[in-house]
Amino acid sequence: MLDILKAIAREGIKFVEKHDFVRIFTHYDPDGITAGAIIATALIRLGKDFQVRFLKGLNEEVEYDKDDLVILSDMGSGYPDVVSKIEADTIVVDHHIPTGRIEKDNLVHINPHLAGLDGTYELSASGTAYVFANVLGDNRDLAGIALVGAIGDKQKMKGGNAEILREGIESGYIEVKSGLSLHSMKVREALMLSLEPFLDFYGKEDELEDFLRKVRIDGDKDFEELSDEEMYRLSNAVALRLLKMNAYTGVFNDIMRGRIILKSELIRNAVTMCDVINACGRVTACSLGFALCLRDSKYLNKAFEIWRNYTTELLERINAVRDDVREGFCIRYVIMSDGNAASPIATIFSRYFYPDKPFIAVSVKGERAKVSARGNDSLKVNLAEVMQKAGEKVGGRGGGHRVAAGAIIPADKVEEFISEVDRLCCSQG
Ligand SMILES: [Mn+2]
Repeated sequence: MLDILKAIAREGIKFVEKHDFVRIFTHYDPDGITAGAIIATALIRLGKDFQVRFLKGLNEEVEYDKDDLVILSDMGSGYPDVVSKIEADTIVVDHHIPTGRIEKDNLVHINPHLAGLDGTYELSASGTAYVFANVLGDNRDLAGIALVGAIGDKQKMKGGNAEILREGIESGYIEVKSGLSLHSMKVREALMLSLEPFLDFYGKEDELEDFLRKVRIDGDKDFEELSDEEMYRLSNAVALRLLKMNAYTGVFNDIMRGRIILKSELIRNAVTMCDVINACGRVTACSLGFALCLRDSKYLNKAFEIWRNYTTELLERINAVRDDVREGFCIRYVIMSDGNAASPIATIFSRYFYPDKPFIAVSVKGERAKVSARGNDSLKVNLAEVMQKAGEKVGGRGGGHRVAAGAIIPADKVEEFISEVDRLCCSQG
């Protein structure tokens, strides 16, 4: 099924052969970091020199010499104007829906959407980079890293991703273990620091010890060392806890989907690796996440430290804003005065505490406010449309997906925006 994409990717070989120096520009999230690392590894194996830069988007400056090869990864397909202006030979490795027309002869555009594939849920930039890397050489050992990027973009193990997973299992680099999806670490820590599923144990040490006693599991035991019997008891107890918390029912499928184990990587649990890379990206330490993908163990401890700090800060923030949740007619919302935690907070509150109405998190920073809206498939509300309409009404802008959308609005219009969002949700629901 990846044949057409491979044929397109082969076009890129000529550019790689022609240049000795490559500039890689990639996105700062897990999909971008893993995609950049997969391309970089393939280039290293060919003896090429490269430089990598992590960008938030193509509104940032792209610097290069005319003689370089420029590779844009996890970006480019939606910015035809920017790509058209790049004078150097360029390869775009992206999975966003291509828009407009790129006016450029010396371009190779590798994107699943251009090969009849689903790039939204079934192949991310890292998977596309994996396809490209494997026409440049035998880079099948990078299958696991490709899946980490797909997990980061909340994709499904279907289509192109399923094919990469199958290839990784066949070549012995990946193993799938059944049971609960938690981080591979001490059970106590895995339960307390888990964000997906969020289990609400942080700051509740006594409750956690009580929970462990009841399921008869030693909290110091490594999660991967649990017997089948213990795993079964733990899964049941976790499911029961989520039910009591009032979690969204869709959560249960996600947490029982098992674990993808990466046998060649420094962090063997794919979800853990994704979360660690994500935390590094969030605190502008992308190069640490990148180094992990290059299997450079020097930075492993540092990267875990960043992940631990990032996660505990977020858990503390969740506990702190819990009492600030307000209720509209058809939404719930929270207005925060600082930080950039709006999106994880909206996700967790809507999935684990309040799945019955859309949840809106607003974080005000200076003159602007960042809004994240989250819902689920059982709510009859299109949040992309709500964010767009309400955003425009107050002089900002918004959009996104049906169940996960966002907006940027002027800080002094937050109250007006919220009542418009509430009104729109009531009229749609
Ligand atoms: Mn992506």
